[in-house]
Amino acid sequence: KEQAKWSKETLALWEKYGVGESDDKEAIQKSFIRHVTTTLARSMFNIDNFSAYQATAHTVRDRLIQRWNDTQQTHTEVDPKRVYYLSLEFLLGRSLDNALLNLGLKESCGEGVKELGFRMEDILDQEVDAALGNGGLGRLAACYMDSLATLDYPAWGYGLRYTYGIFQQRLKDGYQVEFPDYWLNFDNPWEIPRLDIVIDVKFCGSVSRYTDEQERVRHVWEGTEIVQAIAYDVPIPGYGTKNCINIRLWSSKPERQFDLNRFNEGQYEQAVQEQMKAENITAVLYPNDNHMVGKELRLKQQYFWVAASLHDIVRRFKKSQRLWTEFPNQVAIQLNDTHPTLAIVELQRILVDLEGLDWDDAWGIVTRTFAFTNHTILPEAMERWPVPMVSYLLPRHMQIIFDINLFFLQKVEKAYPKDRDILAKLSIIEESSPQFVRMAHLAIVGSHRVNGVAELHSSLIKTTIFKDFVGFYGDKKFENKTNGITPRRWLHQANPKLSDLITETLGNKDWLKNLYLLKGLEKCVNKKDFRKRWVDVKHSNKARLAKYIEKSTGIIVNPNALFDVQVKRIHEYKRQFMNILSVIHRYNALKKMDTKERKKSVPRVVIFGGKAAPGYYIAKLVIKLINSVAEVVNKDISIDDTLKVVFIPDYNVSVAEIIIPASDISQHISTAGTEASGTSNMKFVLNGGLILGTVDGANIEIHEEIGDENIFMFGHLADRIDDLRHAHRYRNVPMDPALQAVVNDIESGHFGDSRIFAPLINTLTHGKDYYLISDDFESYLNAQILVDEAYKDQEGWSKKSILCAANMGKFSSDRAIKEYANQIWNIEPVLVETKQCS
Ligand code: B1H
Ligand code: IMP
Repeated sequence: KEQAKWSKETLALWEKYGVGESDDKEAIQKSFIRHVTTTLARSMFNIDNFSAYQATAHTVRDRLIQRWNDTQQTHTEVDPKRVYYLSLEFLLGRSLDNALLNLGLKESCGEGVKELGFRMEDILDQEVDAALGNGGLGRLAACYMDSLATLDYPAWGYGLRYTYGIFQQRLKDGYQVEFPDYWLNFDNPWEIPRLDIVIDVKFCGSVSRYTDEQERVRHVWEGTEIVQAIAYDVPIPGYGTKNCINIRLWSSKPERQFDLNRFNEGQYEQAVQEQMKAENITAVLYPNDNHMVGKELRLKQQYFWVAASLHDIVRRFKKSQRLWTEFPNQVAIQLNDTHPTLAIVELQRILVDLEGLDWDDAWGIVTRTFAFTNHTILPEAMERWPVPMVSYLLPRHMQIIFDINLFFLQKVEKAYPKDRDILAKLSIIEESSPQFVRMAHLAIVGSHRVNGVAELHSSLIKTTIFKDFVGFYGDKKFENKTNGITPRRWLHQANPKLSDLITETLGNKDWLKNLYLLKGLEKCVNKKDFRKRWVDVKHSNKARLAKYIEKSTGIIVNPNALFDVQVKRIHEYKRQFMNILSVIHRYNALKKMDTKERKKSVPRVVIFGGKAAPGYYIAKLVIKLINSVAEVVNKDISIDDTLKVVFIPDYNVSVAEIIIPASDISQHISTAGTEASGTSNMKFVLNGGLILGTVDGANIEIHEEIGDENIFMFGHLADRIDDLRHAHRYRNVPMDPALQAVVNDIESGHFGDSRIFAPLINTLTHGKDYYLISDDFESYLNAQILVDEAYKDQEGWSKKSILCAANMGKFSSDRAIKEYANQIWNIEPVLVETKQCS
């Protein structure tokens, strides 16, 4: 339709000159030199690795944007049902290597820059991570975007463009210190600023009522403050497809630059105050994983993001002039945890207050549109907002929430006429003083589907935190979608040597789009030369990590030792504390051995990494303890290098890409029932690393896929946890003797001033060992012995390693996304056509 307004001659010009960047080496080199000269205003005589990175990034960006344009144009023409993934976190990491691989430019570009005098590795290493997330939840969103793009789904991500990502971690005297992550210091080639897309977001003000011509009571939200949302688009290329989808990140800006009256009165600071307040909204990512912080600014972030995103979604829907009843047939919105739950209220407000729909019609549309993913059952992570805070910031939304709750509870009362307790249990409002809005309840009531992220987790939410909702709705509304990871980043990109070996062995790269094909590796498990090549790859990855460890910590480790890795956010429930306690146990055992005995033991490098939330005192003490133990162990020559302890600082996505391919065994040892899924467990196994883990989260399903012989599981099961905790609380349970010995050792001052660690030790004693370290300690140590024994049999270990990777098909995020698409979103792939402009 639009094309009709162009003359034939105009169209011919577009076709003749259309961008048409091609992908061969010469074209890449031409782009590179053009960007050095024009974009960077440099010459070949003053270009360093960083400028070379920028020029390469822009060269790739040009080609990304062509695909992005074709995708948007195709989607606009086809106008299919789209899915919108609302996530406060997108932990993307680096983009260049990923884009090169997904676009199939790695070779031509690698050769191209080489001839121009650069090494691709050096160039790739210049990029700073986009770290707009805390951990698993944010990285999951990134993996899902990769799969949505790869599987040709018409999908959008919506999030916030934080000026500061997750803090950078450095170590000082063994303590974590935080530094701001000002990742936008240099220009960011991976975003397209859309300075023309500006959305007004309202806050505060008041609500007035009036009666319209049809005698209906209507509401107006007025007298508000306005903050503007500016769009920044981040293209996400699929692997081996032209589909290139978009993550739209919002940045906040004041409505006016400054208060001219104040400025003229000479009150310069006050004149820009409003501006600063507005810009604060998207200034920083809250650095808490699995923990709710009830700050007003966080609530503002949530509404700002949700309002801008819904405005955009509704605008796009309205372009095709369909009836409102069509909305859920065109739009699926996935809520990544409760953080975007206000979207439910916002859509109801748009439909009722702005579009004039009846409440019930609107509510029907809303509930058919939304689906909600729960990622945790930890009580401290449950979002609840004080009613007075919501009323002040969002007065109309608070009214709507009360109405949603009223109509919901009326239905509950009908279903349970004699049961008043059930009303209080299910209510969206917690009747305390002040009252609180329970975001999970609101998310359940406003969605047509609720899912957990691994089998155990999904069944736990049905029997614990959401039990009464299952009673009311029946259990059809509640389902499981086991998490997945993208094999493109987590094998192909992070472990190129293993990727090549797999491709050569299987005969092609199809496995990158169908991970179940890895099963074909099983038949090679008894081929000696294949095993040797497999082991060689692992060894070279370990050497690469050893180099990185030396560079980042100064510690020299032996790549022939067993690499034992625990990298993830530092949290009590993840039990890094238990790990370091067992390291002390091992150290003491090694010291007691004579040289001959020690020679027979398996040398280990125990590697830790991860950030503690800045306000999480106990987690920070765990980091300190690890470093204190490392100091003693690493300089003790009496143990003949049989043990080294390393804390790698500033664990992030790009560091993970070096660590994960190098692990022999990794630890996923949360107290049963606390880790909803975990996703790094999948990444390690996919790279031929074994797991030492508890019967928790996705460990259980990994176990099912790879079999008993290829995994080390230990510890109490989830259904025992309540009883064990009860015992600690009301009886005097003696501490496990081996654990007691280790605790005594710390208290004796062996690892520095023991007073420092008293609060940590207290969690085991006065804290009643909430995470059950004592209860699991014995079986943990036994599992460790099995690991040592198994590692002594190198042939056997290599077979396990191969079988691990071969059976990871299920854990591709492609499988997960197809399940969401077919069972929740009801969306179909759309093949992107090449358009005239490219
Ligand atoms: C997970 C979070 C989380 N669950 C609140 N919950 C946050 C909660 O900033 N906040 O307020 C941030 C993060 N993150 C993780 O999600 C689970 O712990 C993992 O087990 C799971 O694998 C991951 C993805 O589903
Ligand atoms: P939206 O769905 O209206 O937000 O469009 C998504 C993006 O695709 C916008 O940034 C538009 O510039 C672009 N777009 C929308 N329609 C067309 C089209 O017909 N041709 C090319 N680009 C389009």
